[in-house]
Amino acid sequence: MPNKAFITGVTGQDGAYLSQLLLNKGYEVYGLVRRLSTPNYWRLEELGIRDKVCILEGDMTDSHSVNSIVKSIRPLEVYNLAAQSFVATSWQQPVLTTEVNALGTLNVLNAVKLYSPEARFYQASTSEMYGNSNINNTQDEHTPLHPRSPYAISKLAAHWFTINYRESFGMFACSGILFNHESPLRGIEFVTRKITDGVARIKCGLSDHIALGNLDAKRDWGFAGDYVEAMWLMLQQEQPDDFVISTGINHSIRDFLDAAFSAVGISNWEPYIRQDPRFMRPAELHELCGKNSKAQEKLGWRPKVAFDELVRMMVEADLKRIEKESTAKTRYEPSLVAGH
Ligand code: NAP
Ligand code: F7E
Repeated sequence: MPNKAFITGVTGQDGAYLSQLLLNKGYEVYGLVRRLSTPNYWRLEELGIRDKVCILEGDMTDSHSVNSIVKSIRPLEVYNLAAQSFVATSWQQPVLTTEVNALGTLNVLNAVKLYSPEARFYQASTSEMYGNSNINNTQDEHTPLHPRSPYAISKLAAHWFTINYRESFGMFACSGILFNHESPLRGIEFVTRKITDGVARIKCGLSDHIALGNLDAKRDWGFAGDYVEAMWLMLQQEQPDDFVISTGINHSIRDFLDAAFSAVGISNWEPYIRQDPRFMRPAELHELCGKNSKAQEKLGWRPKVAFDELVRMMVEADLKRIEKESTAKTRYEPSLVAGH
């Protein structure tokens, strides 16, 4: 019998890569998808797995749908990836962010506890939970948590619910504290993809600038394809535990601009960048850099794709998309949406 995995957030960046990984391992993959006026399957389609994932309609905020799905599948592994994941939006929609990320996680945990208690549960926690706290400029599993956005607060609640259900009910529940991970499938509102898309458009003569906020923030950026392997590894251990997943190296937005513009042969990017206060955050996280020694030691996990390779991969994918898109009539314009 193939192992059954249930993924919330299956249409997102990580959900798509994780589905691909699990399908390659012989799993039956079931994904929770919310009703949208226009379905969002582009990532599953780009990976060529749209028809291999069993799509089930429901919503994180609707406990009835989550219960029915878990009851009908009885999965052995549950990966809770669904979220309102854009930090900037969380200040504009704090209630929705909390309902989806915190209460939605509680809905999934309760459904697993009631209808598939033997299932192993993975929670998508985040380095945002640290805020600006650090020990010697790095963060690990013992660094104090001090969230600085409604997103981070909602994720902190979900993180503690996961730990509490493990300690209270003996559930095999793990929390992966993942630092930023990117890919050609990253949403276009996040700074990395906004830059690689912008650079590709500048290179093709379709745009003359990119509008950005704070260029000095530093993030520990890895490749999403590597990070979903860590999620799977956490659920294959003898005991449930929490792990930091990161590269251990951070870069500023300026470094990312250097690498992205170099990938198309432009050495001086300053004339192409406009700093726009709309993209500044009410409370910024200045520097994140994860110490991944526990994951290396206990999971045998380490990142494979380096920073320059990741940036190049993303720029090349966006150049290819623009070639294809040149005939399309409309496209999403991130700079028209405040805060994106
Ligand atoms: P993403 O691309 O934004 O995907 C989010 C997913 O959640 C999408 O499939 C989205 O569905 C779904 N979703 C949102 N609201 C929902 C609702 N009410 N009901 C059902 N589904 C809903 O995020 P990601 O980058 O793949 O990240 C995966 C998870 O890891 C998230 O929980 C994120 O917060 C967390 N995380 C991400 C990073 C990172 O750097 N990527 C780092 C640490 C933690 P639609 O397609 O319908 O929008
Ligand atoms: O911002 C700065 C911004 O939106 C990164 C999510 O996956 O990772 C992600 O959260 C940095 C910030 O990601 C723009 O101020 C400058 O310092 O790409 P981002 P994030 O906020 O780090 C964590 C780990 C998650 O858990 C989240 O779900 O870039 N920045 N100018 C900008 N950011 C954006 N988006 N747009 C700009 O124009």
